[in-house]
Amino acid sequence: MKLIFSSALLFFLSVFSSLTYAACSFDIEVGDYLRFSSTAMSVEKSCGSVTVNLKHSGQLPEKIMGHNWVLSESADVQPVATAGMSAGLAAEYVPQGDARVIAFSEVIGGGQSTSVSFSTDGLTIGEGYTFFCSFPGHSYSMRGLLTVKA
Ligand SMILES: [Cu+2]
Repeated sequence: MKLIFSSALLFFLSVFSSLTYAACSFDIEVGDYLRFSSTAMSVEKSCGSVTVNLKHSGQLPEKIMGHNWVLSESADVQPVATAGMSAGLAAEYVPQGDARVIAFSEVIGGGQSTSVSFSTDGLTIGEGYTFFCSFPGHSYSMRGLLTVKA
């Protein structure tokens, strides 16, 4: 009896965790510090579209402690972040029309929220993707890996 209960619990947990880790919608929180609440995301290509909801629970304004969510191939993070710095806040610290940028949200300050949706059509299973904040100086610590599953 105990074994059946444990198996049922394990089954429930595995279903629950697969829903948690390979979802099509994500809530990520940031604050008055250089860290995303999640440093790894797993999306399924079958999602078609993925949405990231970004919430800044800090108090500092976007000019001082702004954050955004940008996705690129891992090898492109550094050059995109550098180009984003030159683009400035008015361009959300993202180079305009740059094909290396797969998705990006606007820069938000404390108390603000935003979201970004992007298609999974252009994502390749097994490819290394990194999400990061392109606010000047943030990309080194504000980043995480995005994995694409079938
Ligand atoms: Cu940031």
